[in-house]
Amino acid sequence: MNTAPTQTARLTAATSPVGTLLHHRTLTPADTGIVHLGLGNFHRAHQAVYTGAALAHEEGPWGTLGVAGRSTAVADALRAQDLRYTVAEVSPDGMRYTIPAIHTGVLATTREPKQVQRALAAPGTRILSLTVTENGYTYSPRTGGLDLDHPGIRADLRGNRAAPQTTLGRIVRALQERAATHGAPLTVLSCDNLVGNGDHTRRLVEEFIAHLPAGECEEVTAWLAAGNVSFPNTMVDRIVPATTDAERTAVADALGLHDEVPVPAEPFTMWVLEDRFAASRPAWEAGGALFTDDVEPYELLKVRLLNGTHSLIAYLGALAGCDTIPQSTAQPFVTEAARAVLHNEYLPSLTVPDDVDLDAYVAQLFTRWSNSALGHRTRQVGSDGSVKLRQRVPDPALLHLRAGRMPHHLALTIAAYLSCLAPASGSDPGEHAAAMIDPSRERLTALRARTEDGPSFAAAVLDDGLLGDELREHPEFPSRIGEFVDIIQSRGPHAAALEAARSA
Ligand code: CS2
Repeated sequence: MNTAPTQTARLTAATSPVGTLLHHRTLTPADTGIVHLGLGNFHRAHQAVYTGAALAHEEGPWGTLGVAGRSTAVADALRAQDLRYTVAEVSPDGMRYTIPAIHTGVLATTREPKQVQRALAAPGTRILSLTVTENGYTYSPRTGGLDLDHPGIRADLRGNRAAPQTTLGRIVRALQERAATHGAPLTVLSCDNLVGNGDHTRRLVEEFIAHLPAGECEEVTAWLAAGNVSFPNTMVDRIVPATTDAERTAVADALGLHDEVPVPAEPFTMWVLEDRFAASRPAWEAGGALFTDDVEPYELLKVRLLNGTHSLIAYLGALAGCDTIPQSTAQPFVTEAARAVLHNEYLPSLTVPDDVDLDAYVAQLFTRWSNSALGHRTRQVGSDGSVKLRQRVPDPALLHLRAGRMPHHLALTIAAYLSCLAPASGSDPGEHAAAMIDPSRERLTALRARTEDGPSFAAAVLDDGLLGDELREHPEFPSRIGEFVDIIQSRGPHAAALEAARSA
């Protein structure tokens, strides 16, 4: 993986340019107060930057041990760079480079599972934070609860406490260990795009514990009931694409250093959190984080207006041959559909927080999506739709359907998703759709093969629980989705968007 030209020095602690460092403290493993699960780009360009600002503001035990999931490549590269990497802020006006330098170690669950469990259970660990994506919570889209059929969950409930396979297993086994030994309190901080992410994580943790064999759950249940663990809700926002050679080259040109794992990110960043920390926290407000008693309005605003609309832009764009989100929003029919779903279908389903200027927020969303220097790909936003759309679409759709209104653009969103993931045999949705990864791809493909047209396919998909159970009361919704599926197949995404606009 090392693509360093021999003449360029590697980024390390010794070579990090002083002016790019977010803080100037020396962190050692003894300063670790946060263990973070999910060492991907989002954590490294979001929470890590706020933690760097917090450390610049005041000293504290907030060094972060980063834990990688399946892939060990980032962990290995970080080790070779003394845990340093660059955040490359990308805007049409140019690039800005910073080095958070907040990590005190890296581990990989696949390689060092026991060390991961030890770190999660250590008394010095005060915050267990998470960016494991919607898919990492092993929840069932149908029930919203723990997916008890998931092989990893089944294995983790049965057994091996020292090396669980799932995030839920890791959290619960660590909580049991803490409860049984030192009892030091802990904050479990979800930083993923789930509505009520803290509450959702707490419910899944409790459900996991409730399914443990008798004798294994009592102590940890009592310890949780005594208030030793908090699960604050958070709203996280920053568009962070995957790393490409373009950022490696840009960092090499600007800093004269080879960084194997720089992270591109847009200039915009936002973090809203409930201030319920069981064992104190970094001064993240120094980096601009907002602490409030009620995160939900911010979460709904973000998960629906940004993420929900983003999904439609990704699927329509991919079907129209667009590699990136800015290429997609450059198509007038995509922007028109995005405006319609945002204003007519998502917006009526939420209350805008008092301190948010809606017009400015929406204008900024379109500017962010059109940041062509960022190269955010339709396939990235389009991946894992089965778990993402469950968070974005059903509640607003139900609101309209119960009021007797058809949410045409929400139906179009699901139709475009299904057309990308499970095209009818003989039709080709193109390379960008084909590259989308989704845990439900096989299941959807099987349903498509078993049904003869769009409406029967969409009915089978909703019956299978893709969007939860409540939408089953409204068969008119899958019918509309199915009509759009057929239009996309016969006349393309543009024609389907025109039909949605005409009906709305
Ligand atoms: C996107 C998000 O991939 C997706 O589903 O909508 O990752 C989005 O870019 C971030 O939530 C922005 O904060």
